[in-house]
Amino acid sequence: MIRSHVRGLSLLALALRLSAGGVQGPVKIREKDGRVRAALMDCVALLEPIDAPVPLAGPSRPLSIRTVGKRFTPRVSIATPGTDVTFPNLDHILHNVFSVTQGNRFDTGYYRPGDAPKVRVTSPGLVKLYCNVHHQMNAFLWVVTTPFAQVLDGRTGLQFDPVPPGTYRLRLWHPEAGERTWIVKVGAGITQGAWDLDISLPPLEPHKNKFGRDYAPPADDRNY
Ligand SMILES: [Cu+2]
Repeated sequence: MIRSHVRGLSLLALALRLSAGGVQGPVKIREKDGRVRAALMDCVALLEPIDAPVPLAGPSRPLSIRTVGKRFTPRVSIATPGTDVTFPNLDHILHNVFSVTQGNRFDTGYYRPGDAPKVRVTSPGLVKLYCNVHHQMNAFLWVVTTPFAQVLDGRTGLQFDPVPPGTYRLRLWHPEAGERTWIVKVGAGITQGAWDLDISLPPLEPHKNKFGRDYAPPADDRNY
């Protein structure tokens, strides 16, 4: 396993040395009224090889998604299959994290201030994270096999460089815009482009609690 991963990395290094390319350009997120957001936040860019010599990414370093002020921080993150994700609770109240996403189902149970339950994500795809105590908490974890994956927080566009020449699927996603995809052909040198997403979804997607039922009314929240 380790050997094939190392061999994959050296193949990637070789491919990059032979003829490195890249992809870059602005990304715009349009509000429903047509205005463009000043900077990107929570937007994910994935460049997936369709016909290019790119090995799968191995497990990434352990990831940490904190609970602070009844929010998950960061709200959007990226990991590869086999990565451990911890959930440090920096609040003074109980929290929970659960996912009912097919292939990455889990439930941490309630965890106290200072606790940091850990789960391992296994299947590629978008994992939606919720707290069974607080309806308003949501977070999103993209589990990916491509080494070319970015959260575009604080940027105005995307940049992947170096990238082996070939054909790729560029996927852009945002919690309130959903996903769009494009086919991008990478040659030697930088391939320029411009891409955009339209906001069409609410900031908090309607969802049930971990039992598949409606959340208790907010008044019950004060006990936590
Ligand atoms: Cu919570």
